[in-house]
Amino acid sequence: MDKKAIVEKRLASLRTYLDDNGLDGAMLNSYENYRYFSLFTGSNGYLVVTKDKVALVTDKRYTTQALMETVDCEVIEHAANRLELVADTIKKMGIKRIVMEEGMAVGEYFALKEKLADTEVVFESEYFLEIRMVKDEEEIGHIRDAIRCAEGGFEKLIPKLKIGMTEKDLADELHYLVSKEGAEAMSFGTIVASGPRGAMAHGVPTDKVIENGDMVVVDFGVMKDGYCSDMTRTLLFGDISKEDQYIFDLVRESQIAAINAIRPGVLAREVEQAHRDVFLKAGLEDYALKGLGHGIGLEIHECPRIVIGNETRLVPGMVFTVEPGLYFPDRCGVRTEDDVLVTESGCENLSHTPHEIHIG
Ligand SMILES: [Mn+2]
Repeated sequence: MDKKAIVEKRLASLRTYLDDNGLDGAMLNSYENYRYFSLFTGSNGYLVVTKDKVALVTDKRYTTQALMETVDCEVIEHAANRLELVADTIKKMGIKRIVMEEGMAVGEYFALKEKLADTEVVFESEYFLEIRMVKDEEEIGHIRDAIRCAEGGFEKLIPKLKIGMTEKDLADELHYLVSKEGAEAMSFGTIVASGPRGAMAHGVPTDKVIENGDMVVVDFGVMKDGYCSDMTRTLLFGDISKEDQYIFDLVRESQIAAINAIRPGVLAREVEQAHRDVFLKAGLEDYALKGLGHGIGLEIHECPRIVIGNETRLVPGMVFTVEPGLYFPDRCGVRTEDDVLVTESGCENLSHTPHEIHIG
């Protein structure tokens, strides 16, 4: 798809939303949302959309870039008082009833409101989450690329690992290798948690030395073309005890059960339940978290959330993580995580790294 077709399709959805809600304009100022609707990748932007026009207010650092990246969009450069220019733009475009993002800064809202006395402002969050929840081909391509960078770097990391290195050594090496594979940035702070530290589901890498017998949770993601990947492998260093291997195998069994449950029409909570049933049967459910996964896209955590009670029905084009784990305080933790795409007939596991990897 070319840029114009991508943007037109997304804007058509937004304009339908405006019509359905009696609105004649939208102002988007979160990075993910203005990027989604305009393809502009700069860090400062206010995108104003009406039924037949699009304008982007940004600063001089980004004018050239904005003109290159956007399609059929007026680029307006602001100087000192950006909010005044945003308000003027909204007024000039004749907007009487506008939707803004619920998450916008309170200070910005009050400054704008003061200048927009005759404009009614309503707030929205759900719609923006929902439209980005189902990915188009373009987005799925970017996510595949992000996963490729992450897995390429991870594969090269494995031969470099040894007992005696620190968690931080491992993380540093991983960051270098994924960057060499083409990653733009990490999509969140990498987690490396070895041995007993693995019980902390989100342990940051420390100077702790990885010892013989440690299970090491490595959870990381990269960004490519603005899109995030997310993966976890629990690496098995040296001689793993029978008990630890049992836990490791059970987590993987839970992941397989969940992935087998993924297809259009199934509820998010049913996928979560499929993973939980494996832990319930083993009597270890208390050691699991209350969720299984989350959507990925421009943000590392998006909808759908694969959690208890979520009635969202799966449809083709959703991409989310499947990351079961068991966490035993002061003893160990295991998590494994793949990124899965819902397809017409079921699902495609976008992750290809083997799950069981022994080091040393
Ligand atoms: Mn994740």
